[in-house]
Order: sequence, then structure tokens, then C-alpha cells
Amino acid sequence: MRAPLIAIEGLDRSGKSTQTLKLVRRLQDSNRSVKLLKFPERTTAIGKLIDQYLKDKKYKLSDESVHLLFSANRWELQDKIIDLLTNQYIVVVDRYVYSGVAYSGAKGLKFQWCLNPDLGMPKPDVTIFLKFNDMLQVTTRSGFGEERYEESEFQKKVCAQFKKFEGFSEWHNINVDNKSIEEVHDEIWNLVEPVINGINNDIQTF
Ligand code: ADP
Ligand code: FDM
Ligand code: MG
Repeated sequence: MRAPLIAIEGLDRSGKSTQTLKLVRRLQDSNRSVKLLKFPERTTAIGKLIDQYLKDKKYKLSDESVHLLFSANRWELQDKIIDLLTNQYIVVVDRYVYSGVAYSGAKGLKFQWCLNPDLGMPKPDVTIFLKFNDMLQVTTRSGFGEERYEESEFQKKVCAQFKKFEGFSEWHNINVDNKSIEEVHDEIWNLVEPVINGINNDIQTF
């Protein structure tokens, strides 16, 4: 028996951080051990480079090398994730492998090339994608435009890349257009509740 790995995915400003925090609080309120991780994890050596790259739109790095940095940033935490799950800590991740593939795919890199460096990373038991049909709702949210990638044409391309995961068994879309924070949270909870008592199989990997 081990705890589940839960990923929340979506475009910039789709509500991931709001929802992962709410989910973690609800799990804690029901006396579960839970840990929230966020990718990129900007405090590590590699994470600091990524942070500079995201904040400074003039910072030059090839698309391939930045892709590998994002993946390496997840590998920096691979042991920790496995340790937590094995010790019955539910792990909630705010972005994960899927963002890595979708954002680099939107720049024109091939899907399989993008996924390859993450092969072997723990695979979530449940992945929830916060999906907008009306892109205007996301690009007008507060803060949008501050960092690299927060530009509406690029976000549309990223959205199209995320669709490639719809065949993955752990993947669930939640439509968030015109939904309140509470409504989205309730839908997330309905997907998460069936797995919070633990999972019988070993940790799966990409
Ligand atoms: P992300 O982590 O995906 O970038 P955030 O959770 O930081 O997104 O949310 C971006 C902004 O949108 C924040 O100002 C947040 O308060 C707001 N927000 C989040 N969810 C909703 C919602 N369902 N309806 C309206 N505004 C929202
Ligand atoms: N991002 C995030 C990537 O391009 N690749 C990745 O592997 C990950 C995890 O970094 F624009 C992008 C997605 C987003 C930015 O933003 C991080 P937030 O606001 O910290 O989630
Ligand atoms: Mg966020």
C-alpha cells in the first residue's frame, strides 16, 4: 500500500495553484498526510536557472536545453516523491511532466522527444487538466502576461498540445469556464476522493 500521486495541470492562470492549495487543505482536514510540490521547483540549482529564464524574456537558451532543464528539475525531486508516496504521504503536484511536453511541443519539438527525458519518473494516479474553452477567460485573469509564455497565441498552441494526453488512462479534463473556485474544487474532489485511501499497485512510471 502506498499513497497516490495527484497532478493538477492547465494553462497559465487557469487556477492550478488556487486549486492545489485548496485540495491539500481539504486532505489535511480529513487527517491525511499530504505534500504539495510545484514544478518548476524554482529553489534548486536548476530551478534558479529556470526562474531566470521565465522572468527574463531576453534570456537566451535553446528550446531543447531549456526542455531538458525542466525535466532535470523533476528528476532532482524523483527520490523525494517516491519516498513520500512510500511513506503514505499523498503527493499533489502543481504542473508536472505534461506541462514539460506541452510547452516544448508548442514550440515545435516532437512529442516523443519531449517525453523521453521524463521516462522513469513516477506517473500520477490521477491527473486533472483545468480546461478553458473560452481562452479569453484565461488571458484576462490578473497577472497574465508577466512571464515568458503568457501570450494568448502561444497559450492556444499549448492547449492543443495538452489534448495529446487525453488518451492517457490517468487523464481527466475539468471544464473551468465560468466556474467558481468552489465549483472547480468540488469537481476535483470527486475525482480525488476514490483514491485517497491508498493504492494497491506499485508506483507506476512514465
Ligand atoms: P495558475 O496557478 O494556474 O497560474 P492561479 O491559481 O494562480 O492560476 O489563479 C490565477 C488567478 O485567477 C488568481 O488571481 C486567482 O485568484 C484567479 N482564479 C482562480 N480560479 C478562479 C476561478 N474559478 N474563477 C475566477 N478567478 C479565479
Ligand atoms: N513550464 C513548466 C514548462 O515550459 N515546462 C515544464 O516542464 C514546466 C513544469 O513554466 F509557463 C512552464 C509553464 C509555465 C512556467 O509557470 C511556470 P508557473 O506559473 O510557475 O506554473
Ligand atoms: Mg500557479
